[in-house]
Amino acid sequence: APLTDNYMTFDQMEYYLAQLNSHPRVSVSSIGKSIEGRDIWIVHINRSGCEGQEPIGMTPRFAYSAMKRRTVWLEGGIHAREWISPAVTLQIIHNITHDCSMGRGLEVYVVPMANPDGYVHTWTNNRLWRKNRRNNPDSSCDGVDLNRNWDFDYGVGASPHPCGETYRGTSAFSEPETQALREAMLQVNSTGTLQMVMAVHSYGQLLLYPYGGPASNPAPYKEKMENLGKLFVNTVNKVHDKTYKIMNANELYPASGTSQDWAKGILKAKYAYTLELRSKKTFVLKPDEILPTGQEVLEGLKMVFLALAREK
Ligand code: 0X9
Ligand code: ZN
Repeated sequence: APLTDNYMTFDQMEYYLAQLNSHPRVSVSSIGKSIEGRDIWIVHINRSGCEGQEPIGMTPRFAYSAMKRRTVWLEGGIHAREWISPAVTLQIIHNITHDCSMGRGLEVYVVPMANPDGYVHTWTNNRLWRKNRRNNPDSSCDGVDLNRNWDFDYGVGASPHPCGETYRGTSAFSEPETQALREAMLQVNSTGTLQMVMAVHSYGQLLLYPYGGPASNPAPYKEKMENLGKLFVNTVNKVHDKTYKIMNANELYPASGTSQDWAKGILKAKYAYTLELRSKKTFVLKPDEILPTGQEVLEGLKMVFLALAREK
């Protein structure tokens, strides 16, 4: 399939999403524009189209119509060079759309490409670009780290210097990309509390739970996040024998102003994760790893979605 043969350019992603929008269970819309004027797309996959398609033998208690409304948010591509993130996130979108047993009972919102300007820059100029494409005033260095620009523990554990790879920006939510994500998350959260938020990154083969700030208290539902995370990594590990590990984000290294911590600390999402995909040593992953990486993550997510849909 073209989705897994190779990495897509931003134009190819937009073309794919435009096609997908004609599917009855899917709606694709723009939540705002990047600094250079590109759209940031959100995909909403609706559970209602799956009603009446419950797997045979599903007890009435778990019929879609009887389920509480639960919402899952997935973020991809916030760091430009982490190409496997949008590639896998698009596979997840594809799978949930075409398979009613995946994500049943859940409303799923996905932003597969949160940093389109940075992504285009990695195709045209610098494969290892991380940040957005902000032209920082009074500096010869461009870019703000969109995963240090959120208003939770903003400032500490991030660079104050425009040349830093983790430059936090001039203030929290100074960037149009993080503003658009924030507004969309608030909007989605107002229609039914977000049960799980997952930010998809690379690399490291890790599943991180909050908080990630330098001196953070244990997050609410820490044990539950750990247990659900174990279910995820154990499932993932079995598919292609890759080792993913679960840990507290702060244990990896302290970082603050991340979307994950904001989702947990401000939106009060019950589960919030940062998923670091393959590999264990580089951002530059060969195209033949797109499919297997997607496969292992989808198996893990299937288990997690089932557990979420069954929670009281
Ligand atoms: O540093 C980041 O933003 C994430 N890692 S990446 O290599 N993809 O850039 C990790 C954020 C998770 N939070 C903490 N480690 N505190
Ligand atoms: Zn990242």
